[in-house]
Amino acid sequence: MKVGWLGFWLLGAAAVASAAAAEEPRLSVYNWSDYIAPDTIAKFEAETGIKVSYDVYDGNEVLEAKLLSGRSGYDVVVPSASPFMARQIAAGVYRVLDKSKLPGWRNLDPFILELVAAADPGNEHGAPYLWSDTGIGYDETQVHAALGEAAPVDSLALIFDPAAAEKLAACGISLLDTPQEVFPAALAYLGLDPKSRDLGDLDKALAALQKIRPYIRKFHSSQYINDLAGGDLCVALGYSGDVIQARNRAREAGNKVQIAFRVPKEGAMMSVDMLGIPADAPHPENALRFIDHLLRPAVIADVTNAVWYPNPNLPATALVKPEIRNDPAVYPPEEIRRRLYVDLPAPPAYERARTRAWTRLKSGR
Ligand code: N2P
Repeated sequence: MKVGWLGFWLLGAAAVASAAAAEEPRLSVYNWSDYIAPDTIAKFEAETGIKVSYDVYDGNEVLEAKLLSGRSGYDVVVPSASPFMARQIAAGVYRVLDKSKLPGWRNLDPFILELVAAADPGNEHGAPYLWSDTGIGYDETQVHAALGEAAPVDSLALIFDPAAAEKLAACGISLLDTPQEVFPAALAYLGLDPKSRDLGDLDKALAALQKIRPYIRKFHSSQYINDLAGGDLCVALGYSGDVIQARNRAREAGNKVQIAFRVPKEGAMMSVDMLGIPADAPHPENALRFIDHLLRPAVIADVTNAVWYPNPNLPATALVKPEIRNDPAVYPPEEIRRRLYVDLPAPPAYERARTRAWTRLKSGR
């Protein structure tokens, strides 16, 4: 076959275009700990031939520090929509998602998409992955032994009432290691707006936290799973699915520890965690393939079945095990959902004041 100069030019241009599209078969994922099924990555690798390196974190602040310093090297990350992804989008951290490469997008619950559009206008940068609420995990036997049958297990008083906290100190209380969760919970306990940006309210929340500070054994955002399951803590302010994983681990271990999760009557923070692609991701095409893989009902149902966090994928619900789908601690019923609130970005001056208050609290000054 004779190929003229135009033919050579076309062949050359096509070769350049396909080289750009065909990335090296690698992908770097940075996700929350205990937030994926044990075989999700292996199945994606087997199906696509893409080799995945997979790292974990247990707090939005850790992820944010890496993203804002640039060149994290990650292709897919999982920030909470609000306030974290919202302000990261404003800082130019993410690529716009090419929805033509995400046929599974149609499976997403329009209600959740609308909710996260407050953080990501037009749903341009993030695909909702799983969601959580923040509540109280507790060891039923130890809590009732310390406080009697009237223990306020459905209330933030279990943690924030100094008299209760003092009695629970010996069996161990832990709080999440983030001001973004702990201050709103303290505000809610005091009957104030958990989303208050008033510096006077912040002072009151700090004072309430300082009263219980001597009784807090740990500030940690993932260790409480094993600690609760092993009987080494009796109360934790923690994420819903993590506490339920603790409950399940204790049951599997057969160690008689009985863990329960409650959404406190004063309200609880709800977070939707988002799949996003950093602007400088080395493998953005592979990232889209991975995100679309997670948008498949069978794949995300397996994730929920493993980690007990609800997903926003409507056709996946039928594939979630009935004992999970019908567990009110995982998929809260309407009367509990009404108690959930979503955090919003705060003015920088408030963030700075809260960070200072947090440092004072933790250092015990
Ligand atoms: C996973 C915690 C994820 C919930 N360990 C945070 N929204």
